[in-house]
Amino acid sequence: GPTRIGLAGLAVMGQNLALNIAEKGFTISVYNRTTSKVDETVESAKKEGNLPLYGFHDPKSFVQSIQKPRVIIMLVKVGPPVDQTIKTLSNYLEKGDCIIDGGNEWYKNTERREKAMAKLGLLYHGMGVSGGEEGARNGPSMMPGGSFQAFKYIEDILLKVAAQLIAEAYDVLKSTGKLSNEELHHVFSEWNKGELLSFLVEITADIFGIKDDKGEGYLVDKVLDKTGMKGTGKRTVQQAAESVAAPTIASSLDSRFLSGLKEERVEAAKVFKSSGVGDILTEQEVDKKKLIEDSAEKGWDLKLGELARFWKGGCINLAILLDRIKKAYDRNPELANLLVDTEFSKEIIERQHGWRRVVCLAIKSGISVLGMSSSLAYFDTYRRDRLPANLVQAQRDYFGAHTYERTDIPGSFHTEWFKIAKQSKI
Ligand code: 2AM
Repeated sequence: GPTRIGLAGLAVMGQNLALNIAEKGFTISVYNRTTSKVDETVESAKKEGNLPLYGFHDPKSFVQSIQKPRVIIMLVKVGPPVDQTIKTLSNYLEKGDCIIDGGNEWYKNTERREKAMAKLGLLYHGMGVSGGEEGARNGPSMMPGGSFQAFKYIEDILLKVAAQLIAEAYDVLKSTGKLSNEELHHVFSEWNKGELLSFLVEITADIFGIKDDKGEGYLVDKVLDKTGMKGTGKRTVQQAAESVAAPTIASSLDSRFLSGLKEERVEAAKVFKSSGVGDILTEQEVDKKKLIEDSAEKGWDLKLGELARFWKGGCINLAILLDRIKKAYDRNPELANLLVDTEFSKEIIERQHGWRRVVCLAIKSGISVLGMSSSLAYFDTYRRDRLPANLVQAQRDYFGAHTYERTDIPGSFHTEWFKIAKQSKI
């Protein structure tokens, strides 16, 4: 049958990456202008234990050997060789096929090629492969280049996080708004109209409309509230933990862990219910009818309406979101954080009130909204020029002489806090 992926350009890096991919069990087709390198690679694959690697001497049979939509990693010398290789391959590529440039090409060239390929209905991504020959063989670091490509790469993760946040919105609407599945179906369908064309909102609306074919009521209510995990979320959080704060992703992972503790939660709910803490702490006054009617209109003033408005702006619409992210980085490639982009910041300023009200409502009602509240905490931390970390630094210097920096004088300082405190007490 067809192979899973192709790789064109078999210098040492290309050979190593191809062997690495084959070793992981993915069938791979390989091609190189100079055919002796194809044979060399095939020979190595044989020696390493019959890895599923297949060599081709001509570009046509190479391309045709790959499963559609085809993905071909290209590792040739930067500059004109890349254009020549694209030209050779695209003769045989079909709509939806994708070339990933694994060379460290200048991003402007990558963008130019991406545009040219798009006209042919082909996809093109830049992805720097670093770690050298050794890295290529044993574990390269792959960095999708250019702003948009990078975000394309995390689309999968964003999708999961967005799904988790929609689930929080569902919980608030269902538990405090007491919306039935019919009403939820209606509300999500309305959200999906007009400006909001999110795949996730659409499928969510569909879900609320589906009856249980094995019993009474709706299927969604019979689905076990225990989410699966495949590891991408975990790896992302681990990666993030190296250097950046990613509370929304982390909290979506936390939500998954907690949802996995179904049996423990069932027992915990008994403990708290028997001591008077019900599922919902305070009953909120919510006019359901108005909520649903208003969902199609603008100008909500219900608390819950804020939730809809917050989401309605396309925050969960990945296609639009990714496009807007790309635009933000086009405006300023050095942008430190999306929050400070002119467009994003404007929107956050407008929406933060609704966001806060929804989180408050959820907290008052005892509904956990890990994702929404931790994202809000992130924003509230990031937007402050001074945080109480000064106290932490002082404490660390006090008990461990870890030293501290000052706001007004450069250098690192240490104070004998204990001595001074003791003296002043005397
Ligand atoms: P080659 O083995 O046929 O020279 C690094 O030089 C890689 O880029 C090699 O796989 C090399 O193929 C390829 N390369 C260099 N120039 C090229 C070109 N003009 N067309 C196709 N591949 C090229």
